[in-house]
Amino acid sequence: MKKTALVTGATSGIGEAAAMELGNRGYDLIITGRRNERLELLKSKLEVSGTKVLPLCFDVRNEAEVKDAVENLSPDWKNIDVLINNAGLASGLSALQEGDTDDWNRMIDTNIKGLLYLTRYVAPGMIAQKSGQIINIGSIAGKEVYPNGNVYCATKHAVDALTKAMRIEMLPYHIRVTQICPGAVETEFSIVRFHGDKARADKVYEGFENLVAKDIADCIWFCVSRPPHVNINDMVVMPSAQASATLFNRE
Ligand code: NDP
Ligand code: 8X3
Repeated sequence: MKKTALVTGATSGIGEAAAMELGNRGYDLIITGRRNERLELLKSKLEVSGTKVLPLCFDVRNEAEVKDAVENLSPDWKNIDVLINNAGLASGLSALQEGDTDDWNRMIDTNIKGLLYLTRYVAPGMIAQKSGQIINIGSIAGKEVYPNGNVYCATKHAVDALTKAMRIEMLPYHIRVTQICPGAVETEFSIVRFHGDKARADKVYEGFENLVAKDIADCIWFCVSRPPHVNINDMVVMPSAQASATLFNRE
């Protein structure tokens, strides 16, 4: 029987690569994000190899939109086996006392509340079917705090805590809960963090071999494809040339 995965933030980077990976592995896919044209493009790419795809365009910060999207899924799509809470972002990189509170709200609303809303509305279906898997994309920023990373790091520490909470609360229902924490992956992440300044974003990845989105999609697939009695709780994945959030071997 075919399985269904819902991937948030599938319009770019890690989410898009995860959708491609799961599609190639035979999953039906619900792909979500705010940029509808990107969702349609990904849908057509996935359909080439016969994947069944449902694009849902919504903002994870908007609880009503999340609730409406999940609760109105047709019977064909209602039974979600895997939820990948990937949508997220950093916005800005500055000391707390100089921080832009709009940036803070954006990160808190997306990375914490968005992940909570998706989980809140998808988990009851998994509980009813007494099976499922939730993969939260955390970060090395959820394991360490680095200069000027303050609020972004706090949101990813929250993902770390919420992953542990979910694992406890979903234990009786055979729902596996996993966190994957990447180091530097070149996606649109730094362009978004620096508000569209691509030259500044490019500098983040200079002089070392960064991870690419497919590396994290491979890790996601590894976690998803373990036999049902095995759960990967937490996976920290770094470029070989990165030892901590701030320490790189740049050559
Ligand atoms: P990208 O910027 O390439 O992708 C981010 C995705 O999140 C996009 O698809 C975007 O879709 C979606 N998204 C952002 N805000 C919202 C929103 N309000 N509602 C719905 N979707 C939203 O970055 P990455 O692929 O790198 O990031 C994916 C995850 O990985 C994030 O949680 C990030 O924190 C985490 N991460 C990234 C690392 C990196 O180095 N790149 C390292 C560690 C963790 P759209 O704009 O269409 O809505
Ligand atoms: C993204 C990685 O180190 O920029 O979560 O916070 S980092």
